[in-house]
Amino acid sequence: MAQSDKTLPISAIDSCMAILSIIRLMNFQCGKHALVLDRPHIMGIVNVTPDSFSDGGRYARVDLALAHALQLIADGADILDVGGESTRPGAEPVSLEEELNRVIPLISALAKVVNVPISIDTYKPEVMRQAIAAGAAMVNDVQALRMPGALEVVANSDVGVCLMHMQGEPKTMQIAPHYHDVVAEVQQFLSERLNAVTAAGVAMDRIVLDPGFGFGKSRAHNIALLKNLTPLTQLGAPLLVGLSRKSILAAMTGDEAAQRLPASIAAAVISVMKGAKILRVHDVKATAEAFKVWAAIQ
Ligand code: 8Y4
Repeated sequence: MAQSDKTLPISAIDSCMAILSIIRLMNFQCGKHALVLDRPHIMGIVNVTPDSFSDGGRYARVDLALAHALQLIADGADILDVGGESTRPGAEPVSLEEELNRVIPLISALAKVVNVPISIDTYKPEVMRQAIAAGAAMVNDVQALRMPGALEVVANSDVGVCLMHMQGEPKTMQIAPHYHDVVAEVQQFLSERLNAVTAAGVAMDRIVLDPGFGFGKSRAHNIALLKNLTPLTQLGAPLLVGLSRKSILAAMTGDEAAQRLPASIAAAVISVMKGAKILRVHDVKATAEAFKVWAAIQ
């Protein structure tokens, strides 16, 4: 066989390079952790809010949350997302002091015993700073580092970050959400934040993007985003999706009182099929089982 027969045509080399660049970008660095996003990853939700772990005082609350977090890891969580302030529609903000009291003791305790990255769900720079000092390896910010000082905290660390889209603020965001083209506007916002955060010195492989389901979006907006998730995966950073138990699922099933697990599983699998790499969920075990079915056909 002549040498020229073994030479790949330019178009094949281009295709290989394109595939390689995709594989290279599917690495997510958060602190000392390097997540290889060649399979869907599960971010398990650990809420430390009074409504999730009522009474019993601070120590009881940390103990309960710790036990819950360890169960999520046993169930297959790849990341733990610790949050101390509810960002549900209509929720009131909590004070900095109260948020720190809720999350820092738990992160300190968790960091000593788990080897998955711990994410801090906050938009407050001081909470980010103290959480990172306590062992958090990732910041999950529903404000995409727009609060003054937040970008600097992340840039001056080695943690990973999730930049999420939100229109308005939690207290009022669901009152009259409006877009001309929700997919284009979310894409534009995420692209701008990606540029701002990389310009501040955060490497591309430390960033994941999130369309922010339910955050200042109507039923039609959420459906349009889920249907058109794939274009958002082309911005150059992996996509994280949170649809677990959200009321937008009830809007889709038409049954507000229904159990939301079946709809949450469907939403998670659809998201993965459309290119999402990390799913933020409450029901880790059930989601992990569903992903095994998807993995079997890859
Ligand atoms: C039941 C329980 C029903 C919780 C609804 C909810 C996202 C997020 C939230 C998300 C990222 C929530 C902090 C809303 N959602 N972070 N956080 N993406 N990155 N509501 O979609 O879970 S809180």
